[in-house]
Amino acid sequence: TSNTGLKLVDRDEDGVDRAFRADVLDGLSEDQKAIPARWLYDDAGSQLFEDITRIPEYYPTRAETEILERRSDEFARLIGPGRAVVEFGSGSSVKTPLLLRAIEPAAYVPLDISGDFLRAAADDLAVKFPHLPIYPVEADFMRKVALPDDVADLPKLGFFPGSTIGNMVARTAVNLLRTMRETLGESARLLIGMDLIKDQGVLEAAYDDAGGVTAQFNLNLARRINRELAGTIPVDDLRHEARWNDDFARIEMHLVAQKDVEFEIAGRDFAMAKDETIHTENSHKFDRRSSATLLLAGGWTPVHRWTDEAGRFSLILAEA
Ligand code: AVI
Repeated sequence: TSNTGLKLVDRDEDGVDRAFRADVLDGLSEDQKAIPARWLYDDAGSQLFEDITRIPEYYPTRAETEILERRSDEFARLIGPGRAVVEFGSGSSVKTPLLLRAIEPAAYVPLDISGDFLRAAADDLAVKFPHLPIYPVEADFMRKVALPDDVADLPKLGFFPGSTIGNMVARTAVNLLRTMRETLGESARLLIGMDLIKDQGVLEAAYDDAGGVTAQFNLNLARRINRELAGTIPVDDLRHEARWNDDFARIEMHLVAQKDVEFEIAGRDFAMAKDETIHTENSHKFDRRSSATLLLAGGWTPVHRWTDEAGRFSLILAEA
């Protein structure tokens, strides 16, 4: 039942990731150029995101960690021991131990599409929790995952921190929540992080820090295209922008052309007029109602909701 051995990346004879190439060529052919945010995370991009979690303006990681630190008694009471914690993503070295320490689970099952990250995170955790059975599964959790037989009889707690759900449009988010229910089975619970709507200036600063780390994270996508898809995008002529879209309650990241530019990708010609943008990420923000609506649409009933002291971020416990 393990997903290891599954070929997760489909490459052509030149080693090009076919899905990446298709998403880029299709996305740049639209009127509003757009590339799915998941392509931000190559090795360089993943490292830059790690750096983002430590910059002063980026509050979500600290706010969520604060909740996990302060509410351990309530997690213990409301979730209880003996569950298999299934983490969607290979886990953060800070947040995951806080949860595991609070609730005393019977097993830990991290799911990640990148085998390298998964094994590194699992090894790290095994040192901190020598008595906890850990079953890493290399899988794309956007589809139903077959969990290891060893945890088949345990009730599950899904853990999806970081407000990663906010990087999906509602339709995709609902599909994922429903898929999670299928993956986790009967009497499952879900602990999910959802970032909150707040002052526009605070939000825009969090996604456009003074040190320029988020700009590098965004621009790395253009560099990655040049590296992996024989691209000639003039990266120096693009500028990072974070904009609040009030209609959709989301921060959008764009790459804005500073002048008219032309470039090639995988043998195809593209052009951008001055001020035209490539939309590279959505980060949706929620309030009490919109988070409940999304969870309910995905088949989960919220049972408890925590926020940090400053009310910036929410962690929600829901039941299937
Ligand atoms: C991973 N994800 C939840 C981050 C966010 O806040 O939407 C990604 C990110 N993009 C720019 N900064 C951080």
